[in-house]
Amino acid sequence: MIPRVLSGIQPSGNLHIGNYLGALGNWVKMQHQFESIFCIVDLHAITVYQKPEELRTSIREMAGIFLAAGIDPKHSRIVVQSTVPAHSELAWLLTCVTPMGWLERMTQFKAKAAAQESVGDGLFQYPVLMAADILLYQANLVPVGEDQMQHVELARDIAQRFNSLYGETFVMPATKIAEVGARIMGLDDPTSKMSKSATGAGHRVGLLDPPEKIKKTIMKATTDSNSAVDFETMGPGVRNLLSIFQAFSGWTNEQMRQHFAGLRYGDLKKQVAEMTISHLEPMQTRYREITADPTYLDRILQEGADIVTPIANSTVELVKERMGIYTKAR
Ligand code: AQP
Repeated sequence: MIPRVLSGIQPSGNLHIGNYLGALGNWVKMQHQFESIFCIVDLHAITVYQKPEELRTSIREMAGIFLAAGIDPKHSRIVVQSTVPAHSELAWLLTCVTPMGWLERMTQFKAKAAAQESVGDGLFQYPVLMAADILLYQANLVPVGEDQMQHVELARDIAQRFNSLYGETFVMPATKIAEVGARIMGLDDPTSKMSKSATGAGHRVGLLDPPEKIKKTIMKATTDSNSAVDFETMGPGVRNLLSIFQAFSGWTNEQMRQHFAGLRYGDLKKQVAEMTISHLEPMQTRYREITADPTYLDRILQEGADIVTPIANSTVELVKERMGIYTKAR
């Protein structure tokens, strides 16, 4: 059987190069070796308040970007999470086997909760919903950025606990992270992860940012008190710029050292900007073509939901049966 890959991105803002280098770009590269399902996880996005109009726009924008980046709809499924109700149903069933202590340990919850005035229960339950996304499709592999590894580990723990309580039910999912680009940092502050929801000016490069804006953001990136690249003493800002270049170019460590050692920061930034633009510009052109016909996106999303729903429903039926929840006599 062909192994199944499952991953997702929240439509919680504009996709940035961290999302691309840590997740989406790798999905594109690996999709044909697997049976792939890529989700736009709108139910995750609402764990922090989203303006309804912006969320609606973001979901469609994300579907367009998935396609423009190279997700092949003839082979891979693009699914909006909320269009398959089994995600929510399985999440509840799994909530009942997940100890609260496991959720209290999640670093993303702690960081996001600290930034909220009032913390919704959904934010606390977020990792259980993510476990449901993965286990619903009996996924073998989950390609994510570094920040999501703890959540995939938790999905494994939940699967293991369920299996030991109710008998072998779930496949154990493995994590896959990018060798380079698994954690792209903010350009304004290289000590914090690049994120869709950060508000700082010059924090991120959006996948749909015009070339001039990309150049401006990268040229303003925070570096350190040196003026040229020194691989032994460089700070996190320079390391981050080099990671962005390496992840886009696919260069080896040796090529990177030979090319960049001793290069002045101004020139480094110029080259990172050029490399980034050369990858994003063609994607942006494809995005404009794809979204010119809005009904095309709806067709792809409907097709995705139609194909994965029977897989999702059969997992929920199995789980309910195992747990002793009401199921019809056969
Ligand atoms: N900075 C990053 N570097 C590498 N990978 C990243 N990912 C996110 N940020 C980086 C990966 O992108 C995928 C989708 O992320 P997500 O939408 O599930 O949410 P997130 O991890 O919380 O990402 P953001 O951009 O920071 O969103 P907000 O601000 O809404 O929380 C995941 O595979 C993630 O690892």
